[in-house]
Amino acid sequence: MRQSRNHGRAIGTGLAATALCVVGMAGTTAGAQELNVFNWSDYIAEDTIERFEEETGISVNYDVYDSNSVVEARLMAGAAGYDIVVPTAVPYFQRQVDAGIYQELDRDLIPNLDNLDASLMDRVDTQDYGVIYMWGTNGIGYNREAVLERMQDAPLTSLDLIFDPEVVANFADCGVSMLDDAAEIIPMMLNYLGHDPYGEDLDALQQAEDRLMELREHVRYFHSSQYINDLANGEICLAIGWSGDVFQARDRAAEAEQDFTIGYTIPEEGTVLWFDMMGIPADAPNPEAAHEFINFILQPEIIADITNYVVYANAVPASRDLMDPEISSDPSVFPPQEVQDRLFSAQSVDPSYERARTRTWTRVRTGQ
Ligand code: SPD
Repeated sequence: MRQSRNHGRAIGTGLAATALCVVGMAGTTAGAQELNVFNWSDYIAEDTIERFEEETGISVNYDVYDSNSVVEARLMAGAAGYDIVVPTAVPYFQRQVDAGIYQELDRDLIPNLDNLDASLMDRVDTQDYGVIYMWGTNGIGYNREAVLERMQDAPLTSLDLIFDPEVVANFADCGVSMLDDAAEIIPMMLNYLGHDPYGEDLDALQQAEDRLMELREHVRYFHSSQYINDLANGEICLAIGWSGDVFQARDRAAEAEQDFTIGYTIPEEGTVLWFDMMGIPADAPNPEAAHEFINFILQPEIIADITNYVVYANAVPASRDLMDPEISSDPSVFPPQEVQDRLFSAQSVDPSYERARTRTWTRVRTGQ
């Protein structure tokens, strides 16, 4: 389904990526300039695309997904028809670059590259091919009232909340969810159990699987976008999710005047810090417009609006003063150094280990 205008913020829109991520190649009208953007769901301000279209006269076909695997499968199959895609830097964007499916950015067409924070860009190895769109952390979203009602001394700052079977059992009735992705959950579990999250140790992987198997009876579902509305509606009370998505759930709950509040924890045990990259596929139908789009997004005012709306951190320092101060000063959105010190960046792993990790995840999700 194409998502052209309405980026579905309101509660009750039924925004769920399984419904949204059916994507077809955008059609082209002879003579008209078109740009085909494939981005994560809930990841752009309401009027960003409209403003780009008004400013440039380029018409945008905007499609969404909620999983890196979906983008990767489409791109690797070739001729996907996209001009802009936004995969996570490591391992996805990196290995897609290695596979030769992106074009090198023409820096002359993107003068606003100068607006990027060089120290953040230095943290990705693929800066000739892409720029950081947003970055964030994996953490825990929780319904404060529902959780504390069931466990007065709930460990709100710790992964014990979900990864300790005795603790999470308290919340099974109010609903627990996890991202549906081996590369998101298993490294968090390995780190929690005291292992190197990317150490490729099969015994450690088995321990992670055993623990996840113990937990799964308390997990209502594995899904990577449904939890936003479900947290906001009170359908679930705990979710392992992405930072900005949980903040969006918090804001939707407040807008709906719910009688509960949603909190977000960057777990004290440490968690994944990630970067999502805007890149231009090698076979993009309209690479010039794609460069124009990246340049447009990198304007401080435009990217500040996006951060205000999706509550993810961006990599344009000059946008900080243009943001809602509650967001720009929120340490859960822009973690200070002492918090960053306990975060770990996603790392690539050997394909054979990755296959083992994926098989583990399939067993966890299916219970077999
Ligand atoms: N709704 C937008 C979600 C963006 C998530 N980015 C993926 C991070 C992968 N570690």
